[in-house]
Amino acid sequence: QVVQERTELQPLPMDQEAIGNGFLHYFSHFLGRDKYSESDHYTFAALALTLRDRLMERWRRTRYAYESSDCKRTYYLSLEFLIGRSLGNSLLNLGVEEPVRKALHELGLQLEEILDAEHDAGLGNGGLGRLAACFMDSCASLQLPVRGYGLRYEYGMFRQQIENGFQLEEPDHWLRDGNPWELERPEYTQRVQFGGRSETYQDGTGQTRWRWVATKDVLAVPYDVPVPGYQNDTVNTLRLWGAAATDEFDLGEFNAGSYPESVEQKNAAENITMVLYPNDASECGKELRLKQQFFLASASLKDVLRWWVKHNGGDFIRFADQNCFQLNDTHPSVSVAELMRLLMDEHGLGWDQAWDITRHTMAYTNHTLLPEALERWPVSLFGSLLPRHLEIVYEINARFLEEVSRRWPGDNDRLRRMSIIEEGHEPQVRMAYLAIVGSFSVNGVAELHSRLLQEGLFLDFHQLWPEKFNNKTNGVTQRRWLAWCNPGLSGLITERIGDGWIADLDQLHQLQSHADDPAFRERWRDVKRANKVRLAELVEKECGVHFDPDAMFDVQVKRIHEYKRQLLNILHVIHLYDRIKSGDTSEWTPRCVLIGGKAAPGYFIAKLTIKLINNVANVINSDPEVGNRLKVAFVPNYRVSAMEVICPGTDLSEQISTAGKEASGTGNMKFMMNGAVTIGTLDGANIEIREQVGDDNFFLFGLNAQEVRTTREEYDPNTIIAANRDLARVMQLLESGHFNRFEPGLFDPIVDSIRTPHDPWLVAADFTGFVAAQEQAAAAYRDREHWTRISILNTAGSGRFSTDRTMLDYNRDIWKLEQVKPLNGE
Ligand code: DL6
Repeated sequence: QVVQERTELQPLPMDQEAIGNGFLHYFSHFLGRDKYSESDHYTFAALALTLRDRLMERWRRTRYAYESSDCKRTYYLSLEFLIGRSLGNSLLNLGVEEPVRKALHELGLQLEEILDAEHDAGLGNGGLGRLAACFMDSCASLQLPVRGYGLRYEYGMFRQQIENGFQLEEPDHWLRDGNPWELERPEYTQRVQFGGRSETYQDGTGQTRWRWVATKDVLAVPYDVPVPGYQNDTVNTLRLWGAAATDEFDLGEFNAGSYPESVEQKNAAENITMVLYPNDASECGKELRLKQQFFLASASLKDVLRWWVKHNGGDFIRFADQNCFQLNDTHPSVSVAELMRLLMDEHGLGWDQAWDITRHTMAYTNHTLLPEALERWPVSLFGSLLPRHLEIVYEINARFLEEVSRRWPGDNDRLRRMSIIEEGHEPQVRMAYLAIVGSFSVNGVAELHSRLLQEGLFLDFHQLWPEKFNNKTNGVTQRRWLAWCNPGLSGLITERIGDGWIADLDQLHQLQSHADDPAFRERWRDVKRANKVRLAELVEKECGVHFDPDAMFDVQVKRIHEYKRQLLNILHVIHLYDRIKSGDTSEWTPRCVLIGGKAAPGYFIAKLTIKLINNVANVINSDPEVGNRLKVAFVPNYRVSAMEVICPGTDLSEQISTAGKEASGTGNMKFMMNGAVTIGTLDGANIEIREQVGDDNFFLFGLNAQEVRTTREEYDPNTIIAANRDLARVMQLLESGHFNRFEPGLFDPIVDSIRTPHDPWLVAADFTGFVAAQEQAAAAYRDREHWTRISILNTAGSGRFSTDRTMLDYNRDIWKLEQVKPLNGE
């Protein structure tokens, strides 16, 4: 009791002196560094620990408040949390940037250098993982009792190097220097089982029950990361599981005299959280990936159940009213079967009660319409790793198909289509179907995407359960993606409309009335120019290419994928080059094109696209005739911290996916918020962005989703190319080897991908429209006043794209949580 009371502390002071002292304490006494320290890492770590101290008591009080109010909670289960850096975010959300700057200044240190020493936590591939991180920030800022559950990968997303224009992947050992933000919690370690077999036995009452035996177990050790809300004293938790071997493993083998084998087994156990999968087609069927998914599901569910039993004993009547699991895509959807198993086999519930609870606690978010990205696991693999779960999935499926046949008697084709088990040469478990059947809510991430899910991919399910389906348009957190990353614009906005927008982004609407004020426009332009200078410095440093800040900065950064059509972008660049070379440069808008993004290591054509971009860039940048009219650069190792410099300095945001393919996009929102104007198709959230900002302030082109479907039926790119002089010239340059003089034939697969009538991405079909929209953008940019106005209106219209709004939507329709304020400590 005494310990308990004495550990209830007051939050530490946040003034300059206290922070300075904290910093010195950590730097000298805790980390043991001195004036000879040659690494920036230790100054970063000392400052991070100083701030973490200031989060600790708030964190505890938040936990206590959730506990004492007995509130309903949501658990966000995600294989990815693309956090990036945390120091800036903590400074902003704690509201201590100024005293920290001053304290460091007194010590002769620069905050910027320290910020730069932090490794990105790259625990995600792209949009899906970054969205999860933005959700965490918004939930804490809204004081919603939401906890994130994820994996603590030793190696995050690979580091991308460019060598001779090609992508090379390097391991990202982001934890090498330690992670000052995390708090290891070995006392909450969970045991996760794999393999073995399922058997029945009679319990004390003579009832038949199931148990999972002869398993190989792995320990899941929690590492908690604090998630501070924006200046509200709430600190939520992101719990990341790391894998560790059980002691028995070591001892058993060791005593049997087989030390190397015991070490091997230990490694195998720890491998589970060794590396993030880089979203490859080749990851399907990878046993380790399924292990990761189950590891997350099982450890997290056990953690929640442990807490439940501690507070409620074995009474699960209120469980579904008090808990919700939001599944971030199908990756954690094995949770449906694991929750059933835990409730039945470990907590003694019958099927009906367990199923009722499961169906009322799980909610599933879909993030893709690409059929090839929908997860399936071979039944053989699933059954050998999770034998008890396969039985449960079969039983769920049998009961579900009975329901379907009651509704559509005799419709065997429908039964086959909807079955969770896909029959065939190698039967598969369809994870999306398991998630839909086991959830009370299924949502897409933009209006178009949710509609297409209901009309296409999940049509049968929508017909059965229309009430389950809903839309939740994505967002981004304005704290990181405007307030922190763009201090110039943020300051200007606050000067005009106050700082209320940082917690309530809709307030940006007030900027509309300032868009016609010439003095405000001038200030806006100055800020943008300074951001472009900063971006140009990054490009110079990373790519050795000079960007003139007065040129239009035209940017496409995102994962490299055919559907995102970086290829269409580079075809347009080649067209501009062709115009310059043929002297067609009257009314020219100088343009700097920046492209960045990682390709999955096994994705041949995406990697070749990177090489093409680099080769085209080399030819253009070294041609004196082109000069400053056009520059092209590929920024290596695109990541969260790079985007924090890129989006404030962008004029034109490229969102040019084939309509109907990009579920939402969130980069599009970051750019818009920072005053970039979009050139884009009617895809994903682009549609809603255009609605918010108005047709005149968005450069639209291309086929819509419906037209994409019909065009595909009779697509003839060669006729399109022959009929379009500009495109024919571009193809001629590509095919003549102009960009691969010493690498003959290198880009043939790309040429073929454009010319084949089977090109699903319809690159040739959208070329003409794209070039026309680019011309409109270039003309608009030449009118500086006009462009600035559009830029202001884009920021002003971005209020809807805050994850605060997204989270409130989830909460209103799915989670139904009460806001809980932290206890004040008395
Ligand atoms: O919802 C977040 C993000 C969307 O903005 C992107 O449009 C979408 O491509 C991405 N989806 C994935 C799918 N991965 N899987 N499975 O990353 O989600």
